[in-house]
Amino acid sequence: MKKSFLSFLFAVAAFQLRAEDGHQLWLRPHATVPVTVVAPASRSVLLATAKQELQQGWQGNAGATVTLTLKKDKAIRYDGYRISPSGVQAVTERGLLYGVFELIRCQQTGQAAQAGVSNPSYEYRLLNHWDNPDGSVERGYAGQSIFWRKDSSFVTTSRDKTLWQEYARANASVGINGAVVNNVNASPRILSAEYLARVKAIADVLRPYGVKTFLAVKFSSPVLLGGLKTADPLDPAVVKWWQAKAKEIYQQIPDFGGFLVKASSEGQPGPQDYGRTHADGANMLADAVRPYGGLVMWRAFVYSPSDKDRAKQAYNEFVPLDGKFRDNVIIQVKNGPVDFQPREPFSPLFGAMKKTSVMPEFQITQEYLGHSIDLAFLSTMWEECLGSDTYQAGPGSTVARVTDGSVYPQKHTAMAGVANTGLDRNWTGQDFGQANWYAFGRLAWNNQLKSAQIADEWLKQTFAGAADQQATASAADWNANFLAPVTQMMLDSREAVVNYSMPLGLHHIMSATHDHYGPGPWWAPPKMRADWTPPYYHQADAQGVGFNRTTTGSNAVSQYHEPLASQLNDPATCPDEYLLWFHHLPWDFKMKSGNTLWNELCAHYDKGVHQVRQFQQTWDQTRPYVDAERFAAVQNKLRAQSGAAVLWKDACLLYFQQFSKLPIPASVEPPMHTLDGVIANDMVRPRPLPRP
Ligand code: BDP
Repeated sequence: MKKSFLSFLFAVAAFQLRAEDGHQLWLRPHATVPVTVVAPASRSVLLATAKQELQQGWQGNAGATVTLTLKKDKAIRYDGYRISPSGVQAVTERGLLYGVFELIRCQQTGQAAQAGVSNPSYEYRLLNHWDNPDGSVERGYAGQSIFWRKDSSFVTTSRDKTLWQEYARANASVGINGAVVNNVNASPRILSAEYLARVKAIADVLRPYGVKTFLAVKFSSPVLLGGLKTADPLDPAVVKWWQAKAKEIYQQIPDFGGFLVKASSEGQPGPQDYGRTHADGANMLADAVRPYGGLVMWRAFVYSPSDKDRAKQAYNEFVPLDGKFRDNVIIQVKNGPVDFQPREPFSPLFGAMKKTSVMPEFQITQEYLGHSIDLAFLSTMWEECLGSDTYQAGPGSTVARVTDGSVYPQKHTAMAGVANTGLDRNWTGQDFGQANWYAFGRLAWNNQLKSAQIADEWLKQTFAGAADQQATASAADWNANFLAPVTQMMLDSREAVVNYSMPLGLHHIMSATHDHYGPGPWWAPPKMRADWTPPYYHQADAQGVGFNRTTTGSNAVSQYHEPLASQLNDPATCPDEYLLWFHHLPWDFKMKSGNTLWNELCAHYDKGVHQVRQFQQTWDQTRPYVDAERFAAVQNKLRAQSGAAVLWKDACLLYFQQFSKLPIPASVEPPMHTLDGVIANDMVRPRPLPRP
């Protein structure tokens, strides 16, 4: 195997004729050898895609024959596949396509393809695009939308089609089989005839790669678009309106996936406006798409200013509705109970709804983890969540297992990720952001995969052979000097962000002025609702810091199953990572390490800064192994991240010091900013230089 990986590196070096702008993602062009593909006669575009990918990507034995077989097989679930010495067998054509991509991935990463069955953990593996019809992307940091144009003339250009095709291919290569192509804060216009025509155009391009198209819909669309007086889900005219709309969509897009709904949440309209429940709303929409096999993903991201602890509300609203949803409804739950923070405990809804399909939603776009500036490999965060034990059905009821059908008889299973794609040439702004798109797909396919493997695969496919000097680098040299240190950097990167921004369970203390980039623990404008301001979350005062969610506080801890609830409830047994999430503790609280809480907090912030500086050094040493363009781009972003980390450390320590009144330990780098200075400027967000 080593030998073939080595020759692959050399072969790819020959392809270095043009600049590496990152557009090819992990699917960079590479040298191939001829292969004969034997496949069933079919006029299906999917099968044609599978054959084409094999012919264009084969690096195995020259002249090999690979057979693609469609056959019933009890061991194969959903779009799974079986790899055998003769080729790939699957039940669906999508399965064949995924099997082909697996063969190619193995060849490119120097691994032997494992004979046997590979089944996806989830039936639906979906990207959620928070893209608006005007072309902007909510929480998008990689340019405008790939789907929508500001000056939308609704003409689909060949450039659009090429982009969508590249996008669909990238998704298929990691098993992503669906895309919600507009923002959850949905415009009603998305359901108008002119927009639906564009949705159809998108669906037609995504289909050959097995990617289904879904739409996010606004609950009040019957009023805003249809001119009805109400959007009450029990009103017959409303029911009829949605039925007609569903029919109109399916006439144009027969394999349309269904609807994603953010309702009665953050000011979005919903069934509660009419005194109805989430179940009433979701079921009405589910009935409208049911005749066509459509799905409704109903989000559980709900909270209101009146609630004393935002973290509790989703559980309180949804658990009583368990068993009341149609079987084509899935409740889409963010990984944590608050909001995609750098670290949250898992949402207690996982495992608590035993008679309802529940799916995890992760955020690939780095809203709270440094936008497309900071390098943060999020696979470790998702792995942590998926591996968390909910105990809801006994020990071992991990988030992965209570959502993938292993524990409960869910009718449908799914996993969603909020996409980080945009029109930037490299799709994701930060080149390492691509790794998060990749990792999401791989984990949705196999929720037991380890981040180290995912990083290794992604790096080999994305960077191997990407330097002129590569021709002289041996595989051992590349492994030791590029692959190993950069893998380690990726694996450490999310924890570094946690350390320099919100360690020990702190959360939601970012600046709102700069779209959640940078520190803002003080941020609380006079009339702002409390649950949108950091002081609500950190609760720092002369006595201590942290949100008391124990039985003496908001009691959110009781939403977790025993023995976890008791473990989290006691500061002596609560893991350090979640300490200030669940506890308000004195500044001199004695930590497990023996440090006081204050000193430990200082040490974490300082460590985060040093970790980023280490990443800079690591990256600087990779120069011989990386093409000049991506090397400089990443180097540049790391420089900005390093500055941001110092700013976070200084701002948070100086801010909290006002309450703790304790000195910053001598072992910690002294602040280079003043608190007044930081607050007065609200520190302009660091912007890396333009891409060279
Ligand atoms: C928050 C984002 C906001 C989204 C919301 C959501 O700041 O832009 O609309 O999540 O998930 O984190 O609906």
